[in-house]
Amino acid sequence: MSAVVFPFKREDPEVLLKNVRTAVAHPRVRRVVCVGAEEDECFAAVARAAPNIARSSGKEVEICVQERIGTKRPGKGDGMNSALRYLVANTDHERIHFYDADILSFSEEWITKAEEAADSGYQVVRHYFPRASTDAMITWFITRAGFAILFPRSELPRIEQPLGGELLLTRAVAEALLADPRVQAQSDWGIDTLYTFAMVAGGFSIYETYMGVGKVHKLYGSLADLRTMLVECFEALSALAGASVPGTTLHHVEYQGPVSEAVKAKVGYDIDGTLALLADGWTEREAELLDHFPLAVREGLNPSRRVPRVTCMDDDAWYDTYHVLLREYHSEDPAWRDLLFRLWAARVLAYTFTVAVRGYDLAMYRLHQMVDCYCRRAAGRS
Ligand code: GDX
Ligand code: MG
Repeated sequence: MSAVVFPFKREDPEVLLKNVRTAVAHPRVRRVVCVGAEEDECFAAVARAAPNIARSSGKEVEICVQERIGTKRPGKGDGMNSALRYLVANTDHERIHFYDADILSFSEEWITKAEEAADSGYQVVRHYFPRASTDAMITWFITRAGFAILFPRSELPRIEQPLGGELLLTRAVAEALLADPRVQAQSDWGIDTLYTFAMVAGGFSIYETYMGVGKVHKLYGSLADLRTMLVECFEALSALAGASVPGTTLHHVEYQGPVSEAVKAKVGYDIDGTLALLADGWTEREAELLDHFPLAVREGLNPSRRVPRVTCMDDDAWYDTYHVLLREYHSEDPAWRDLLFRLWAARVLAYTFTVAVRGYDLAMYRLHQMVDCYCRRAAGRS
């Protein structure tokens, strides 16, 4: 029997409670654990409702505040690691599922599909789903690109949604994550990167299930809303440089189904709001740091330009830019964080204007080609 965990922070309690009820109703689930960032209003509402849900279902429904475990900003990482610690130390569940608390399209199918893949022997099951071609911009340009550059011969760049919060892990995987100090330190948004890394580095078998229904959840506005996540995901990834990863991983990806017109037509972020961010508020220090980067990037983004040029940030320029970031970036220097954000925003805009405009199917093909090309180039260097 399995446990289901929902990490949450300031969510709509109605959405979370509906997801809790869906999880407890599943025949494979014996326990649901909601791990809150703090005792917010959502926490109070779920704490009030939990005893009734437990009584009527005959299952365990628990709610707790996350422990302070890691060394980074206290965030989702502490939430996920707190749940693992608790479940491994106090229960005998062989399988642990994680789902984001804000999923509106959550159903018993998510649990069933993960259980079926685990029944066939896989140690990790990760859900992936269709996303707009301009969504997942951290995943594509930071995480998959970074995994390709740092670990080109491993399966890491080939994990469809390496930042996805919807996954199942078996007890052996949970124990390995708890025993890895790098994973335990990662209390912030970098946790998804670290879990994915540790699963591949630990040699666990991975199955990716395709959820055609998609993940309908809270949406973002301009890319600025993603700034903290971007910085934390990049820093988590760059800290892994030089780590060793085995070349062979049993990894199966379910073939994806037809993608709905709604997903194909969606624009993933506010383009105007993001464009404005490129020109605003350069500091002298940030302008100085720009000197590290390739000429076309320097000239395009030069702070004296009233209208920045972004199309210079093509696949090749981003590859070179990423190498400079891996080499020079200092996490303690706020100017580096600002510049990282600006460079990434330029990359996302360049891709939007030169690739995504040409249609969903071509855009997705080009993103996959970019990752393959980075793997080939990086493998050629090592
Ligand atoms: N316990 C706890 N503590 N939960 C948190 C915290 C925290 O500090 N911060 C966020 N959460 C919960 C949140 O309530 C939700 O259930 C989940 O974590 C994800 O947060 P959300 O704000 O919905 O993030 P978003 O953008 O949907 O990101 C998710 O998908 C990204 C991706 O797939 O690209 C999330 O799983 C990310 O980690 C992932 O990078
Ligand atoms: Mg969300």
